[in-house]
Amino acid sequence: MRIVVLAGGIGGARFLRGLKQAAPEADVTVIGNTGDDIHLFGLKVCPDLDTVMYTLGGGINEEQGWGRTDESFRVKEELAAYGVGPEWFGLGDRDFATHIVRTQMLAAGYPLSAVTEALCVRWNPGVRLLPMSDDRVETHVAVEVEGERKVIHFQEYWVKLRASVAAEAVVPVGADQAKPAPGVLEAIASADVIVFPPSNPVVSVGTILAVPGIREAIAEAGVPVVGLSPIIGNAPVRGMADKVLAAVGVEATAAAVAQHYGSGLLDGWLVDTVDAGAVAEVEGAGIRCRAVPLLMTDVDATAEMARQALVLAEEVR
Ligand code: GDP
Ligand code: FO1
Ligand code: CA
Repeated sequence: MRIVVLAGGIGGARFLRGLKQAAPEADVTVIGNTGDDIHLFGLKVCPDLDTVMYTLGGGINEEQGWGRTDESFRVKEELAAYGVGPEWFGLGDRDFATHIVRTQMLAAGYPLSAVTEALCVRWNPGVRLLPMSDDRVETHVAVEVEGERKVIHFQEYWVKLRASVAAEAVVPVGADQAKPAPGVLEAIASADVIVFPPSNPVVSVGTILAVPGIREAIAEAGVPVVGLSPIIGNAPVRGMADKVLAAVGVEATAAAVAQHYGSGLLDGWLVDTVDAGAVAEVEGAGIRCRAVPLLMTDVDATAEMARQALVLAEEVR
């Protein structure tokens, strides 16, 4: 079975670990969000691609969910001693090596998709990891801070400001001009199932869908498209999905997120058991819906979520 998953960082990566356990024989292609990418100290950092790569490759800091295990921050300290920031973004020493290799290969002319494939030779994630695009896309957020309206990088909104102010707009800068990376449309067209994991519906899955051609290819694939809610009990399990959903006029509820994707795209939707009351509303919107436990407390629980998603896919096929 060929499964395509549209993934952000932590939510996507943890789901993928469960999916691999649930369907060890499946051929899994991951289309990764690159809208979180940021250039720092002359290096290109791809947080969501790296989170998937490290999580599936056994190199992730498990507690944090991002960055490397057994990390140190000597380089960051030395940079700070020179007065070179930003200090609010925690790039660790081991992680730096990834960004150096990536930036060196990009400078040599390799596209991000080829660079990602090369990095994955080391990490052996057990999935095919494709960036959504080789073109530069950067999510920016319009905010008002101390009376000043400005547009800032998504990482500044989340990591520096901790989403402490309202997001007035979220813009995937460059997405409208971006092309899907090589292999992305082909993977979608030849998929047996397409899965939206419990990733951020705006700044992860939404950004991937903003690359012209990807949404259309999914809608036309003619295979089940099933998703799992990242919202449980009217709140994100972690992160700032509520803030960025508000920016696009969507309530932070499992039912509202399903309807935001819409029945034109989504055939099936899993909500957590605490949101069982939302099932009727989602089904009323033309999307098959089931309530099952959706907390990724460990790999076994996550594998069960993935199994339920695949069962739902067969129901809507
Ligand atoms: P990010 O790039 O690191 O923010 O990761 P993703 O976009 O892939 O996923 C973020 C989303 O994962 C957030 O909106 C969380 O609510 C959701 N999430 C995290 N842990 C869980 C969980 O255990 N269960 C569910 N259903 N969602 C989760
Ligand atoms: N998230 C943080 O909350 N603080 C950090 O300092 C931070 C550094 C960082 C470095 C590399 C990387 O791959 C990810 C990093 N993240 C950090 C996580 C990441 O930027 C965000 O959680 C996601 O992109 C949010 O969607
Ligand atoms: Ca992310």
